[in-house]
Amino acid sequence: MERHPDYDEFVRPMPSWYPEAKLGIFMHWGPYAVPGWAEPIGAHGTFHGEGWEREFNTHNPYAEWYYNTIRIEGSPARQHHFEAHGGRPYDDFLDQWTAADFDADDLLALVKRSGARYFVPTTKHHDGVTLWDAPHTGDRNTVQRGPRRDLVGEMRDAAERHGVRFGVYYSGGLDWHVDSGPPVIGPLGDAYRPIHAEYARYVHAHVADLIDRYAPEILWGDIEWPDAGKAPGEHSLIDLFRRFYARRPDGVVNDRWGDTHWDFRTSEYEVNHGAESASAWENCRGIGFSFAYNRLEDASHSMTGPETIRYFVDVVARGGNLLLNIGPTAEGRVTDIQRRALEELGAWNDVNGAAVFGSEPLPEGWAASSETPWIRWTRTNGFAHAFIDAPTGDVVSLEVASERIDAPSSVVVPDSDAPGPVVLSFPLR
Ligand code: FUL
Repeated sequence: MERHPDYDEFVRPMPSWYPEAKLGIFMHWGPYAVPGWAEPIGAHGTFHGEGWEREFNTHNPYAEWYYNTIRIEGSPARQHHFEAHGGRPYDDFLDQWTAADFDADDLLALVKRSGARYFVPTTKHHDGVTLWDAPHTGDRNTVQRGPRRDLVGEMRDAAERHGVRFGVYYSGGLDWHVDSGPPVIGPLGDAYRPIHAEYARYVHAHVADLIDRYAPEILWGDIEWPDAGKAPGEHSLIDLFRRFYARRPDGVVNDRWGDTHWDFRTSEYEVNHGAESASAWENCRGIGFSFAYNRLEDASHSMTGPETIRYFVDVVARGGNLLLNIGPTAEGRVTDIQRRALEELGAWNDVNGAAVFGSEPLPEGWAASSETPWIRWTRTNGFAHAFIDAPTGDVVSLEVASERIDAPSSVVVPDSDAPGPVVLSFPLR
């Protein structure tokens, strides 16, 4: 991916808070939480072979894609939609979305306890419904219908109260309400994106409003930006980035705005791992196979607390941040599986966070990570930290460059205070 010269003015040093933060919580919440249904076929990026996109879209494990999947002839989601919901119009789910049990303070308290430093909820996903009364949406937003609340505002205020940085996810690329053409079924190419000037003005007005009203510190765009809005001009993406950095000089933007500008690159589950060679990157994934709430997901599709911790440490040890997603129910409750994963991650971070937050990966060749036993490494000022997940009492060999790290060639795994890997720290030489 290339940066466009029109966007040169935005290239600047990475603000230190972002690479130090390591953990963010992502949240996908919309009318799609009402049906809350997708086939839990596996993790994105693990499907290969000719035509995998068609298979993936027909059986899409992302519940937030429900509006698309039910429009695919012959898809099990379409059949489910007719059987369970009588084939009703998608927008009925907006009215049925109550958010009755949603308490932004409870949510942000949970985010804070997990150890996360930032929080990024969806403000408009591909179904086009906005979680605030965005300009020109008529009544297709959560203030006029369904929850009848400014959900973005509630979450922003709660994030501030809990000392968590606030970002916004916004789908500028796909909007199935503005452009309800054929469903996405093949590879996600340009043919599916609305790119015209009218749509470019519409999304510009939305993101400008998000910046003005909520002053987010992260702009997390998705699936590109309408082509008509990329060139310089009053309603351009350039204008939006100017507004954003003027309001938040230390703000950061992701890399899903097309070949324009970004502060950090993104990967998703097992997709786009090439982005992880960048100097700043973030991997996102759900605790299960979906971002949005999926009633078909159970423990067998989801990471346990210790698995979540290992996933997090693996990302950090490779130099990235993890944006770990939760998908609340339509009432606004975080499922037990997801809550438990966050609580266990938080309990582990309370004990071991000093070796994680603000750490850096070890330079190549200083120490070897391994799968069995599971070992990863980081460093903070003056110390190398080994994260070891093996039974208490096991003798584990450490492969380290002894001229760099003052560590023995083997250690006995000590008892730990929290589920997940134990951390052993050794002075750097
Ligand atoms: C993808 C979207 O299509 C998914 O639904 C999800 O929002 C993910 C974070 O980005 O590209």
